[in-house]
Amino acid sequence: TVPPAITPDPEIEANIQKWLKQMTLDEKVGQMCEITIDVVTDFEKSKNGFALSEAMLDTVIGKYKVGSLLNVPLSVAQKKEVWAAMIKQIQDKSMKEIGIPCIYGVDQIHGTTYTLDGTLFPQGINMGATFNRELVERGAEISAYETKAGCIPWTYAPVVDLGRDPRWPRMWENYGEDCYVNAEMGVAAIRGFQGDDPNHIGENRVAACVKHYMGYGVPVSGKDRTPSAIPRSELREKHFAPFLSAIRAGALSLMVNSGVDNGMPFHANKELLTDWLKEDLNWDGLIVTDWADINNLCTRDHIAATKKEAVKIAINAGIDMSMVPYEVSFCTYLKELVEEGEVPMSRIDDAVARVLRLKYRLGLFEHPYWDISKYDRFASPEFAEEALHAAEESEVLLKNDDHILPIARGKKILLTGPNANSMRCLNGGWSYSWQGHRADEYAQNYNTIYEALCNKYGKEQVIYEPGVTYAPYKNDNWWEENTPEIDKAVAAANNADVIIACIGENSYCETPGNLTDLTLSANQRNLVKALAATGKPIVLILNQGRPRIVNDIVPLAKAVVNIMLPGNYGGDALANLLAGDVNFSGKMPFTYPKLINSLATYDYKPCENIGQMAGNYNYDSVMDVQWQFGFGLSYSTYQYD
Ligand code: 3DO
Repeated sequence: TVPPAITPDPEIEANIQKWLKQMTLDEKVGQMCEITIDVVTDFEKSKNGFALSEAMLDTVIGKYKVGSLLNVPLSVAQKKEVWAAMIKQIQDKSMKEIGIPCIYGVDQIHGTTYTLDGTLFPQGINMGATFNRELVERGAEISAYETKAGCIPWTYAPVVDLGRDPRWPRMWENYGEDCYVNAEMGVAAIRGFQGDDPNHIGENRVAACVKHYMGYGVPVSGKDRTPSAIPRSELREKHFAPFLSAIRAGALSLMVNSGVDNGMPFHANKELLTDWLKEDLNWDGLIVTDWADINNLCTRDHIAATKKEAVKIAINAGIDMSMVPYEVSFCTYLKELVEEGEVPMSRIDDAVARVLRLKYRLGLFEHPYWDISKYDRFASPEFAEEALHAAEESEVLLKNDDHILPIARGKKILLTGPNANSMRCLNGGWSYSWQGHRADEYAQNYNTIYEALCNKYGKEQVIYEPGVTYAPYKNDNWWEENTPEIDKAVAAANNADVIIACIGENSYCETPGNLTDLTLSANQRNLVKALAATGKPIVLILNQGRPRIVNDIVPLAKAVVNIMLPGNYGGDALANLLAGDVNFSGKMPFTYPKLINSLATYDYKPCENIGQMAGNYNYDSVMDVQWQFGFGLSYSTYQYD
């Protein structure tokens, strides 16, 4: 056996053994169950501020002894005081009914997604573009502190899936296409979230949950949560690498990929869950499912005839906690399976030990909740400064013909494009909500690109005429645009020295972000073409979660900056960079395709057919790309590779 990935603490282990001896089977299966906060929310009372239902807490915690809760993707960010009050209520109930604290998990993805007024950093893809481990560590440390300021101990981050299919709607959540970059950044994030001692997570740190194990970023169809066909050598060599590093760095928990690879759902794969993680690495951390993924083994993947059989398959494969998240029937099925001899008691004890170990390591037994008034650095100017700096290092200069950039003060600027005046576009998904659609309401204290340029150059120097705008949010219509007003932008161009066109995507996340065509919208490309006809120099700003095809408009622009999703300070960062007050240093964390049939990663040949990408492998690095992995210019005469 290899030495343990985390050296166990003897006192914690002794406590776990005591619990295992005294707990009933009901209590044990309850610890393995995670329910969404929706189930225990009193929606009537919540109209006047967030409120939990005592009756549902009685059922979920009192009767079923559920050991974990999580927020629901459809909820919105809450003030830290609201979080703290809610968690106190849950913990009081849990300590009274079970004597074991509940563990609450939240997707704090690029900073405090779900805690209002906290610091939002650039998304993962931007942090990858910095190639700067210290920045990633510091960002995670700040996110941990601000998460703890709401009494929340567990975050579902970092995301170290390899973003290797540009069509995939979660390209922007991880650190790019490369396994080494994801491994290094993942380790830095774990250090930032957890601190130095995984057995004793201090009061300013949280438990990390590295996700999604693994190969999530190469669906054959390019769509979210659809099957992949990854060769085994590729899975082990590339997709496993960041998880291996994360576990060696002391990651306390891991979330499993929802997908099916070569016909086998990850949630049912004993070899990958138990052998590779727990046995080979001697890792004593917790494996949690993704949303409803045990049920999916039956209802979506059809490898189980019933939901009960799905529970048997997943728990025997090595799952320790099920993100159920709505049906407590998981507890009933699991109890029956143990009584019927279908799931061994040793498996239950192993899983429960891992849940309890995480709770001990977090200190939740001594402090199920805490006084949040001591978190006085929450949303401090010091944290804002770090987020601004990260945004500056993450925006990538891809073209700068005739040194059109930097733009001198005194120049008249036409600012155009649907992304020019939107906090929603700067942040992307997982920003105040799952789809990020309310950022313009919640992030009013931060600057859009328009506001930042006005601050930098003077309001009178910036003419704002969007030309194209996104339709207001309703369900999954993130891509819809209003009737374009390109003529207005063209007319305004005549009064400008330079045109800055902010184009790209509106916010989205997961399945609603699926695409049928990676090409940038015709409206936006037409806007750029019409503006080019004025003869005024164009600076293209690409503000998007994945590389939309722009090959027909790149030649029309003098300069191109790929800002991706730089967060709440991304507009200020861009203004600093465009003005030359700060130098560019970001580099491409993924390969930017030129044509639909050139989709490829840096170590793959382009494929002929968009649908064949995941299966088309070899190691020639010849391809027809718009911008290569690692590419990025600066204002310096000497360019570093
Ligand atoms: C995401 C990950 C996330 C989970 C809980 O849909 O909100 O939901 O951590 O893939 C899933």
